This record gives sequence, structure tokens and C-alpha cells, in this order.
Amino acid sequence: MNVSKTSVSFHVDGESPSNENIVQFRKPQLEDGSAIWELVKDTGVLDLNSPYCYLVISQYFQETSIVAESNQKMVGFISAFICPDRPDTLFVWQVGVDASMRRQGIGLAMLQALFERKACDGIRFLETTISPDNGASERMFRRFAEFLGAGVQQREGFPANVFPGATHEDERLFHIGPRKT
Ligand code: 9YT
Repeated sequence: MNVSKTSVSFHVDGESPSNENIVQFRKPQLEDGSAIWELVKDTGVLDLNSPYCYLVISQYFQETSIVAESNQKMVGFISAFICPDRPDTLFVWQVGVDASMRRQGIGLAMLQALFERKACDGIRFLETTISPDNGASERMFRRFAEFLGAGVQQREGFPANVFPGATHEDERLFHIGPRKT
């Protein structure tokens, strides 16, 4: 199958400027579901959903999801969908970056690449939820809001008491937009 890819170079911290990783972005395919599941499991910060969930994302949400690969290894992933009742709003479900590739802006670059897709032409707002212990994710979304020239509102998302048992902390909702770019 002919899969469209975008290549981005990322400088590796602490190494010479010539030592760059080429990271390729593309839409997920069904065959990526297992590797996405492994990536999410290994992040240690994201909620690990069932393998079936990642197959569904790879098969049915390709246009609004993205994977990043380096040296044939999956190093990043975003799952997202357009809200059925608000077609101008993209809900970003999970952003995961492999530990070996963090702090290089790959998450931000994946978000930017996603917003450049035709499927996101009509998107003016982004919503996502982030748990209080994931400061890196919050910083990335705030940087993305700056890139869009958009404001950030923090709202109640999924409070801890809506999760089963005492199993999960609050998920705070970040509402970003309207997009200016
Ligand atoms: C943006 C992002 O990755 N949020 C995570 C939401 C939740 N904790 C999950 O699905 O892991």
C-alpha cells in the first residue's frame, strides 16, 4: 500500500548537531494497532486501553490520528477524533512519545502535522484532558495554543469520582481555540 509520509529532523540532545534523527509521520494503519498498544504501555503515564481499542483507532480514525516512526520503530502516536456534535472541534485523546525521543518537540510536531491535514481544515478548537501529574503534556498543549494564536481555557473534564472505584485521578479538560492559523 502506498502510505504518505512526512519526514521531520529532530536534533538529539547532547549529541553533535549533525547527529539528527529522521522521524516520519503518517496515518496509522490496522497493522499498527499492536505497536501503538506497546508504545502506550511503555509510556508509563497514559491509560493503557485494550489492544482492540488501538485497532479501532488505526482502522476507523486514521484521518485524525498520527504515528511517528524512526528507524522503523514507532516512537510517537496521537489518537484524536472530530466531535460528532461539534464538527469544528478535535478531541485529542492520547499523545504518546517513546521515552528515547522525549524533549525534542515530537509531540508538538505531530499535533502541527495533524492540524495540516485536509480532515482538519474545519477545525477551530481542540479539546483534550490531562491528569495533574502530566505537566509535560500540559506544557506541550500550551505551546501548541501559542502556535495557533489561540487561548486556553481549563475546565472540569472527567473528575475522579466518575471513574469506577478509586482508580483514577481527575482529568482536567483543556479547551484551546479559536485557531488563527
Ligand atoms: C493528551 C493525553 O494524552 N491525555 C491523556 C488522557 C488519559 N489520561 C489517557 O487516555 O491516558
